[in-house]
Amino acid sequence: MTPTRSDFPRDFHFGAATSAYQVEGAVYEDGRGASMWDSFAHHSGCIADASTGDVACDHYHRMEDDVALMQRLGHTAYRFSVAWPRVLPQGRGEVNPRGLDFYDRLVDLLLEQGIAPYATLYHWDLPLALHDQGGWLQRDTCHAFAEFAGVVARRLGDRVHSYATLNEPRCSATVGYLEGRHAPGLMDRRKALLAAHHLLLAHGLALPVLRSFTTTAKIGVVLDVKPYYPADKLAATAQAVRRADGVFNRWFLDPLLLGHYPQDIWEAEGACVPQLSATALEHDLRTIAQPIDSLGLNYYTRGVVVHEPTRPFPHVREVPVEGAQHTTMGWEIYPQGLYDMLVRIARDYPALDLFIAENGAALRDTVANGAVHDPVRVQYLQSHLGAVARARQDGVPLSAYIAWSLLDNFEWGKGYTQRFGLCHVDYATQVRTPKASALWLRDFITQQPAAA
Ligand code: IFM
Repeated sequence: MTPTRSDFPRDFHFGAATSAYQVEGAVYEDGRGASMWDSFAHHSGCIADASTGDVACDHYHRMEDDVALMQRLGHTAYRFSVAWPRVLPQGRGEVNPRGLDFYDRLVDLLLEQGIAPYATLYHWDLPLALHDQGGWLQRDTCHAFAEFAGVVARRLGDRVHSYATLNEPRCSATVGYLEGRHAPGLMDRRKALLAAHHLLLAHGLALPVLRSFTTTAKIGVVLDVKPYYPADKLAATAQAVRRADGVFNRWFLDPLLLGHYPQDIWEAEGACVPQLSATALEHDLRTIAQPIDSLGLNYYTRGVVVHEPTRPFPHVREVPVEGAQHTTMGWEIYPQGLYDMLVRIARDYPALDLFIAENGAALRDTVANGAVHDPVRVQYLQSHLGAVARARQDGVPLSAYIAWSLLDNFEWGKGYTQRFGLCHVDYATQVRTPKASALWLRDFITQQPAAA
């Protein structure tokens, strides 16, 4: 379906997202403490182009201009993250007022421009001081996170449209503690599942704290979701699909929204699951599953899989899809997967407001004559907005579409080699050039009538 603005209600938000470490830079300024990503980028040797987030998009110094850019692009929402070590340099205890001032100013500027602030509290930049005490393997980090959430919400309060506790706890736990490609660079299944549990618990502990400082903001969490499909008709493949979905999606959706871990995966993980007494687990799950107002979903691609017994649990292998189009991340472009995922989540976890918190494509973008021609991204945005419009028509409650990303930025282990931005960033000069896709999205948002 080719979407039009009139497929979306007037109050539907359109915008773009970033995260603190990926765009802010200014890592040594105004009292910011170090995060585990500062240390990982500088010392692990795991960043593709040996870069760091030290300067990134220099957004910390260019925030006013970047907000003006969003306004020119017609955005009505901006999703950003608050750098925990900028606000609490040691992770807990003494607050750094200059750090908090930055987000305070950002929120005011957004509101002046009619842009709804969507704040994420944890987008992977754990304060190094807490990492040194065990990070997400330590239960106490969950309490430190709840304190941090309180410090931020006390200051930003009702001015924020929506608070997300965490961005992609799956990615934090799996890529950071099992695959070792992200900070803190560990490769241990037990630790990954423990980190995942603590991240979820941190979310749960933060919820009442956030609620105590706002009556109007929507409070929730952002998950990365990926639908899996069978590569063939074998029964073993169908089971592999179920396991892949269990590990990637249900392991996070079920505890947050149903109050239990998926039984099939819990049993299959055996001794790797968090070692808690039944009473302690039940208590944690009650904390984790407190009601939320909205769930943000990050969607990029799908997985087509077969059963692969030689691989560690979940014993699956993704197979390439012939003829498919891919981004420079190697991710297949598959908008139908977004529709399928939305319909499935609305069916399995009903009565929950959903929004797209990230969706985008990394491509080989270059500036020529002051412009960036990126027809593949235009097509990507159009087809994924079409999937969102179709899901809405079919009854899925969706309130925003937020693209990843406003700017090209530091793509974690891939450094600056991947360009996801609606706006191209020349890292030598920090010049931002809206790509053709940004202008297409601007026209989509502003030049067509909205539904009533
Ligand atoms: O850049 C990341 C972002 O930080 C989290 N979601 C996926 C994006 C693209 O990999």
